[in-house]
Amino acid sequence: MPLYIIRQDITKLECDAIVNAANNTLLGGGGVDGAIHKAAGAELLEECKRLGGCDTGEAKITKAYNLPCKHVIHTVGPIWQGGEKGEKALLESCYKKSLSLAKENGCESVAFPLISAGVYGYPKDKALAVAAESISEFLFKNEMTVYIVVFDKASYQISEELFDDVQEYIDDNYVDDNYVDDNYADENYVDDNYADENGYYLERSGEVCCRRVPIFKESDYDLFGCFEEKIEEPTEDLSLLDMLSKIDDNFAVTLLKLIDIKGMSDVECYKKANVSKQTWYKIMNEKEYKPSKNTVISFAIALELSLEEAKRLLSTVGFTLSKSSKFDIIIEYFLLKEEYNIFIINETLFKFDQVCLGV
Ligand code: AR6
Repeated sequence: MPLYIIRQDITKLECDAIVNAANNTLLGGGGVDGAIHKAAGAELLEECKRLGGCDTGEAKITKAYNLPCKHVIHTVGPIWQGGEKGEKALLESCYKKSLSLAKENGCESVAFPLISAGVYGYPKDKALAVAAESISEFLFKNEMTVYIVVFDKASYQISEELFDDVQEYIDDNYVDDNYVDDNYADENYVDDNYADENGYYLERSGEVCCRRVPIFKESDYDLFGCFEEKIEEPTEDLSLLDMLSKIDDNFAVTLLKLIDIKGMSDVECYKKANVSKQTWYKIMNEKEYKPSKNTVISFAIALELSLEEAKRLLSTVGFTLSKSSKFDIIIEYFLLKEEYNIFIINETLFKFDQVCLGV
């Protein structure tokens, strides 16, 4: 089952277990630890007193008392000391140990705060990457629903570089529905922007002709919306595209064919897509079931399809990628960049206030 990233107060979640970012004494503190103890009541502290503390990177479980969840798993993250003191391994261990404790205790759903990313100073983008990697590794082998709970948006940071890249791509590609022309309808649009005898035209920015680009074709632009020489498609891509354009099968059959071509197993594919087992069964067993666009994109990412291939897959269910949807543009950005890590994509979608993929 999948990994969700949600913005919430963890003490309000009704899942089987929530994880506490505790300290070695397990006797409470500030941050999420303070919030959990406050919401659970004094009995939690009494039980914690009997646990004899906890080493960094380890985890211990208690009841949840007044909290809406069933258990609290207390783990102690590393204090950030610059990254050279084994912090990453210790933080990974927090996630691994907490998840195995959850499994041993029959938990089907677990929520984590960003361990160490508050008082303990672990850089938030790095802490998030460790969380997503450790949890997804566990989810490849185990069935569980896991939430990464992000308290406030400010604490949720994809790397600045990625954010800027995506923002720039959106700015360059986003087309307001009110625009008449898909690409060039603004007040600077003038007729002499049309093609010259070589099929090139001058694109204007304000009153200055700034660059010479060939006639617009979406596929001619690179990640940043700049013109890129068209390169011959590799043969295997062509055959996959060919296959996708010829097939008349429903989505389930197409999907199974693609999974075979990519040499994946079904489980590997739906897990990589962050799609739940239930959704997978519906796709495979309910003839009339039409997957959502979000689900189709998730599979396109899991199958590591190119932009063109992803568009073809979407079209088998009647969907397309639109220039007037930020969500679609972000997806297009990642497909072009061939970045298929669904958790990085989801972190980015989340940062841009868009729904996440999968689930
Ligand atoms: N729900 C979800 N996330 C929260 C909540 C909440 N209610 N409150 C805070 N966070 P921190 P650490 C986020 O400092 O860095 C304590 O004193 C917060 O924004 O709670 O592991 C312990 O006793 C941040 O992203 O934990 C230890 O001494 C994340 O939870 C020490 O702090 C973790 O921040 C542990 O420090």
